[in-house]
Amino acid sequence: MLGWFKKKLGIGKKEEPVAEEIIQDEKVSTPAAEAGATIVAPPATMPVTPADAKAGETLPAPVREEGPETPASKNPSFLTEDVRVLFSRLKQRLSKTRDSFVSRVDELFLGKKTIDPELLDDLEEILITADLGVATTHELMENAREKLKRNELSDPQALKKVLKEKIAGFIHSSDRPAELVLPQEGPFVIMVVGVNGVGKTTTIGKMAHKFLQSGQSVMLVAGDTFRAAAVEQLQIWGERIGVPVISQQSGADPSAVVFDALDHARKKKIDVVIVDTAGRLHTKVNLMEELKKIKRVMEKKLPGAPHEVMLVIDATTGQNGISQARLFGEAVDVTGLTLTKLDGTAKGGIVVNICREFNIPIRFIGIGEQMSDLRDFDADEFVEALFAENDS
Ligand SMILES: Nc1nc2c(ncn2[C@@H]2O[C@H](COP(=O)(O)OP(=O)(O)OP(=O)(O)O)[C@@H](O)[C@H]2O)c(=O)[nH]1
Ligand SMILES: [Mg+2]
Repeated sequence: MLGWFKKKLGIGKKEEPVAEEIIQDEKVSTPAAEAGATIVAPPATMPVTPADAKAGETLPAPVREEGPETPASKNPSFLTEDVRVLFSRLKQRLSKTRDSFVSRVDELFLGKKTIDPELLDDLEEILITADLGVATTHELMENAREKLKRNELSDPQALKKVLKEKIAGFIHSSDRPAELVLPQEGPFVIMVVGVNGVGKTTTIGKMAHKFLQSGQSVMLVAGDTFRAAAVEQLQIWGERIGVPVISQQSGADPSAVVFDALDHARKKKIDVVIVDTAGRLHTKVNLMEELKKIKRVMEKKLPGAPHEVMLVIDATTGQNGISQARLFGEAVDVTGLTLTKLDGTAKGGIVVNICREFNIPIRFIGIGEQMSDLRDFDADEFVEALFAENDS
């Protein structure tokens, strides 16, 4: 998501911020603050915690991968050393899904010379249990059977190749350039939505850090006024990465918080405004109505905003993510997705299913709890990591 952003705005204004200073909160008095909003200003420079450093914000000296080569790692001129390290980390974090899916396919195909109906049945079962979903599995199997009928599949390895290509096709089908949502002028406003506990606030912190690193000024807005701890959690992120957080007391109308915040962002010529919202069940009509209202208020204050409505989905919930995408999409027109917790689940097949079911691009994937574990989503890289050989 950030490559386009830099390109469009000719970014590179600031180099990656490095900081060692201690954070000191400062209450800034502005019209918004006088009206009850709290703006916690960031420290002048960005702190880097030991945990972040460990997480690889400053990447360790690249290590050449041992073990079997993956298609992506075969071409050294294509991948820089840093990209190789990042790819290796992605591959490792997707290992649970790979074990439940591609490794089982490999086991099934091991030593087999021909494709018989029994093998196809077993393959179908693997696809279903890897959370690719019934409809996606059906389409994959239909495609395989068609090719088999036309004698286009000589052996199980050819079948695996076809499977991989088709899966890559599904993931690419929902790809949309993020430039399409970027405003011509004024702040780029991202509204982050999703059910409870999926990782919205954490994703916001990580995303803000990315924008900051690319030279953007960022403001966070505590639109989750439902829980007092939610405001505090966002403020901690703001302090940690060094960006201002606009908030009001818990229980305040989230629409009012957002209204004030957009005013402030415009005056301060902030580049990116990221709005946190309270987690809500997609099936609760009144809560979805509240979300619609927040969005309407933003549009009123700043025509075109929010430019991106980002739905965060916890990949460990599997197929329930499909109904979340549908209902949030209907309510607030989701324009981008982030799938979190892919590191902790064998259900990563949901990525394929979501891309096939919806025309909504995945912007980021979360592969861990550290700052650097929010990755720009790259369809090819994801497929390569999923189909990579396991390291011995
Ligand atoms: N392993 C892992 N944990 C994650 C990831 N993203 C978020 N989490 C964890 O998920 C938990 C919930 O994250 P929050 O950001 O508070 O979730 P939320 O959606 O804001 O929650 P509510 O505001 O209560 O709806 C935290 O413990 C995060 O550290 C990820 O990609 N991988
Ligand atoms: Mg939250």
